[in-house]
Amino acid sequence: MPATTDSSNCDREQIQFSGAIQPHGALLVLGETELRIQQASANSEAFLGLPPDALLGQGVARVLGKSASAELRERLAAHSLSAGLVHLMTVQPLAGTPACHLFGHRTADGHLLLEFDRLDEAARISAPDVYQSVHAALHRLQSAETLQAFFDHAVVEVRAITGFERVMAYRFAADGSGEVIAESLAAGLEPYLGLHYPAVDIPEPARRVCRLSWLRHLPDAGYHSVPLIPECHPETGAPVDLSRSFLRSVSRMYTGYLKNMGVKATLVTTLLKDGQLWGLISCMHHSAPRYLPFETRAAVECLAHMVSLLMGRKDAEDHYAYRLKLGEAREQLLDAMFQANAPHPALRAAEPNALSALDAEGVALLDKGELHRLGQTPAEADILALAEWLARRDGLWFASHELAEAYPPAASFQPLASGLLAVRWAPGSPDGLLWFRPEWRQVVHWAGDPNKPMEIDDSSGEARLMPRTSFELWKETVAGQSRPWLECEIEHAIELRHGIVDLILRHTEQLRRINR
Ligand code: BLA
Repeated sequence: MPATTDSSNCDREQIQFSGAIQPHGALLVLGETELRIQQASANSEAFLGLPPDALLGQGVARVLGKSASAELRERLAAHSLSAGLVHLMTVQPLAGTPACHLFGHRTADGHLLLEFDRLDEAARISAPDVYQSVHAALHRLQSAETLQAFFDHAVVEVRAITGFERVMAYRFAADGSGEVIAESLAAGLEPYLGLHYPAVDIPEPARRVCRLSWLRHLPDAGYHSVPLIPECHPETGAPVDLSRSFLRSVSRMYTGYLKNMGVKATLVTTLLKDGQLWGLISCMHHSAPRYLPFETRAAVECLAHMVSLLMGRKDAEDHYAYRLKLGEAREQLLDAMFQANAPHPALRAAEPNALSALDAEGVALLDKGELHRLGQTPAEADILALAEWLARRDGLWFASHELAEAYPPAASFQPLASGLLAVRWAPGSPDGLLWFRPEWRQVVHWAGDPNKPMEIDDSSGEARLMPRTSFELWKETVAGQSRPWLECEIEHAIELRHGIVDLILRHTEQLRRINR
């Protein structure tokens, strides 16, 4: 019987210090001054013609020859290698082994890493072809009218460039879980579109690596890892940080997971929005291992950058019409308030009122201690208690689609008011506007029960966490939540508050003048 344990083990695994690489390339760790080889991957002979013991302590010229190593020095000086992997040059090792692409970067702990990736002439696409495919893909992406259409195009484009059997756009939710929001797949494969995966499937160390590099490739998930020789750096006695290495040997939790999913090769690119990890484009090959040459990887990486830049704009465009309607409704309402010299028009039955254009079912106005309500709201006493709770919080606005999580008494507001958007006029005061949204029951399709505890394999005598083995569809009905508040709705509420506060200040000023 497998025992159960806690998933935080996955969040603690130091995946960057695996001390080993995948076998489709070779790696050297060099000393800065003489470019002397301090560590070499055990497979160096296949790529560079010499085994590690013939390389350690030698200058890199032993592998590349004098003229290529002089050129390498110039390239190293010309690039900032601390920001990530740089394609330095193509090299022909002295030993007559096949030519390689040579990548370099400096690790966070200050070591210079060179990675050799064999030039595959047969699979190579030309620079004009790379340009053409990225250019055509961008053109089609730009013409997409909604964010959904944009991702539907993006996965088709990435699949056309990579030839992977399954390409998915995966979007993270605030709790770290994620959903497959678009998918392009080969005939006969079972779709994952719409499935949700728990946060633990992509633990924090993997997310950190995703933020550090745009693209990661695992050409053969069933590979045997190749250790670095010696395993630890001779000067520091510690393994070097391989976070940005493209050959890094990955965690066995991940390869085990892929095996359970029937995946033989992967390519994963990062999607960032405003510098934050927003999602991934995840490519899987099921029938056989699949290696992508540098030129194709570069095309995909370029596309991932573009998708990251464009998706923010598409997202804003998606809500453009709604944003305009909210703006117009706000202007009319503020006009009505200025004429009345009070915020009460917000609650009148006729439009414009505080519900005009906004997707909410009820609103309450608390002004100078008096409460007014419109539409579906909780009872008066409940709203007053809620407003007192808000007044004790920092910040003049509050938005939640799951109010009872933050404010447990709201459990009794279900299903009338599961979500709240609120603004207050001033710190410490409960006066302000509160909008309510009813419960929105949805069925979430999980790929495997996210609440099922993880398994540990104690067959080896030592307890080890096992990757998830069950991907059976598990349906969860999410209750007690409303539709989430959009950024443009929160902005609308904040703008309306500004207008009302202006009005109150003007009114106070008028009273002061009259009383003088
Ligand atoms: C890594 N898991 C990952 C990565 C992805 C996923 C995308 C990053 C891979 C990369 O950057 O190359 C998971 N891929 C998915 C999911 C989808 C997908 C969910 O396409 C959905 C369609 N994995 C587990 C469990 C653990 C775990 C239970 O399922 C831990 C207990 C661990 N996943 C795990 C680890 C890594 C990982 C440790 C990092 C691997 C590495 O880079 O060393």
